[in-house]
Amino acid sequence: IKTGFIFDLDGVIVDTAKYHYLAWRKLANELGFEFTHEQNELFKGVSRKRCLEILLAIGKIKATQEQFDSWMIEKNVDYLAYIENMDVSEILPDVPKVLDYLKHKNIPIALGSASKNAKPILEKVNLLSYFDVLVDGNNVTKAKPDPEVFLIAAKQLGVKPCNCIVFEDAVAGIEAANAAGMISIGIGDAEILNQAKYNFKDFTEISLSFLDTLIIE
Ligand code: B16
Ligand code: MG
Repeated sequence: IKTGFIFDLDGVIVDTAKYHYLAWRKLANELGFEFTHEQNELFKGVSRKRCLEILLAIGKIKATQEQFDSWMIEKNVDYLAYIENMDVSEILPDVPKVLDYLKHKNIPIALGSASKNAKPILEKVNLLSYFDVLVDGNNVTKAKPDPEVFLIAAKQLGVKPCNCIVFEDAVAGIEAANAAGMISIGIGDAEILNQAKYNFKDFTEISLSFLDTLIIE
């Protein structure tokens, strides 16, 4: 088999965006300003450091390096408390259907996420064993839309980038997949993810016969 599949985490496998939102909102409120759901959209697929930079710009707050570092830690401690109780019920619809099908066909599977918390989350929702390769925020130097995360994943899978299929919910992630020369599949709003090669609202819309069309044996 020459094909590899790469999954983003937040927004594709689980909806951790809601927990990121709660943790960022708590910090914003402590610093004296509001942080809305709409503003949280800007944070999807974006690294933790970049998220804090955007948050401080929204609140018009200038931080010392020391404050910046301590707020990064504070947000993550709060986020970890939210994800502590995650379980299999938080897996997004029909994700196991797709993972099972690929596993059963012996197709290599990678995670390509910006999160530094990816592994504990996959453990909590009991999906870690599906993944042959994990590339996350701990392994990259350049954040999406840079293709680095997906190129490392392809290399570790032993699959050519042009034979990799990427599932992504964020604009920056679709851009990263396209820049890597991979086949991008947008999960979510097709208007927002209009640079994707294919678009689906979620995995319930993805048929096994569609997956077959992507697989080169
Ligand atoms: P952490 P993904 C991304 O995950 C999230 O979409 C983004 O909102 C978050 O800031 C980023 O991970 C970093 O997460 O703080 O856990 O390292 O969509 O790339 O799986
Ligand atoms: Mg995502």
